[in-house]
Amino acid sequence: MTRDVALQLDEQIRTIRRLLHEASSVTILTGAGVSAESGIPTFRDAQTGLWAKYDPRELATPQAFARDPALVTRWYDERRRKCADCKPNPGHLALARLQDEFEAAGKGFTLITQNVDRLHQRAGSWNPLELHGTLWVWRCTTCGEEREERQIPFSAHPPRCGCGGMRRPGVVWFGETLPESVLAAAWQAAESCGLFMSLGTSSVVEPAASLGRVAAAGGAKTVEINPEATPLSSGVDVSVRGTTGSLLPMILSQD
Ligand code: BV8
Ligand code: ZN
Repeated sequence: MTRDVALQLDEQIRTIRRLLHEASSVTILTGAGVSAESGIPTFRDAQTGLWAKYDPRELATPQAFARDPALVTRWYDERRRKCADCKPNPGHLALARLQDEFEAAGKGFTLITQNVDRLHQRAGSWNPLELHGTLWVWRCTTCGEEREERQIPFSAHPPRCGCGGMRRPGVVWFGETLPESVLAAAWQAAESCGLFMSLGTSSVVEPAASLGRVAAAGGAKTVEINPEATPLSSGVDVSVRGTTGSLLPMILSQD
C-alpha cells in the first residue's frame, strides 16, 4: 500500500469515526461480502464442485424449483452445511458491538441484511432486518407451515411436510417480492437515518440496492466499504476500498 493510499485510508477512517460519533441514528446494509471472510462464497464468487456449472441467480428462482425441486433443495442444504461449519468474523462482531454502543447511548441503530446465513445473529446482533429471508427457516409449498430446520443434511430431497407437501427454503427468490413489513421497515430506516453504511454489497440487486440512494435523498451521510467500486460508490460521501473484516474493527476500536 503506497504512502498516499495509507494516508487517504487513515483520513477516511477518521472521517467515518467522526460521522458515527455525530450521528443520532445509523442504518447499515450488509451483503455477501461481510460473510466472505467467514468462508462463505459471495454470489459473485464462482461456485465450486458439482455446483460449478450452475448460476446462483438461476438456481435461486421459483422456476428452478418448479423444474427440479430436489436439485434446488440440495443446493440450499449444501449452503446450510457450509454456514454451520463457518463462524462470524471480526466484521460481524464489530457490528454487534456497534449496536450495543448505539443502544447504550440511546441512539438509533438498524441493521439490514441481504444475507440468509444468520451469522449476524450468531455474532450477537439482534433483530436484523432479513430482506431476503433465511436458510434456517423452511416453508411448506402446500399448507404454508413454516419452521426452523437445524437438522443437516435433510434425509430426503425435496424435504416433505407432514401434509405431504414439498418444503422450500424461507428465502426470497429472484422474481419474488420481499416480505412487505421488512421492506417497509428497511425503507423507513434508510429515509430517517443520519448515517447510512453500505457494507460488502455489489449494490446491484433491487430493491436493496436503492436503499443507499433513499438515505442520501433523506439527507443522511453515506459510507461504503468494499474492496471494489460499485454503482453506489460515486454517490456516497466516503467510499473505502478494503475488507469489512479488517476495517470495521479498526473503525470501531477506541484507540
Ligand atoms: C423483486 C436470497 C418484485 C436467495 C436473493 C429493477 C431493475 C432491474 C432488475 C430488477 C429491478 N427490480 C427487480 C428486479 C429483479 C431482481 C434484481 O434486482 N435483479 C438483478 C440481478 C438486477 N430483483 C428481484 O427479483 C427481487 N424481487 O424485485 O420482486 C419484482 C419482481 C420481478 C420484476 C420486477 C419486480 C428479489 C431479489 C432477492 C433475490 N434473493 N437472495 C439466496 O440467497 O439464495 S439476492 C442475493 O443476491 C443476495 O441476497 C444479495 O442480495 C445478492 C448478492 O448481492 P451481494 O450480497 O452484494 O453479493 P455479491 O456477490 O453480488 O457481491 C459481493 C460484494 O462483496 C462485491 O461487491 C465484493 O467486492 C464485496 N466483497 C467481497 N469480499 C469482501 C467484500 N466486501 C467487504 N469485505 C470483504 N471481505
Ligand atoms: Zn404442508
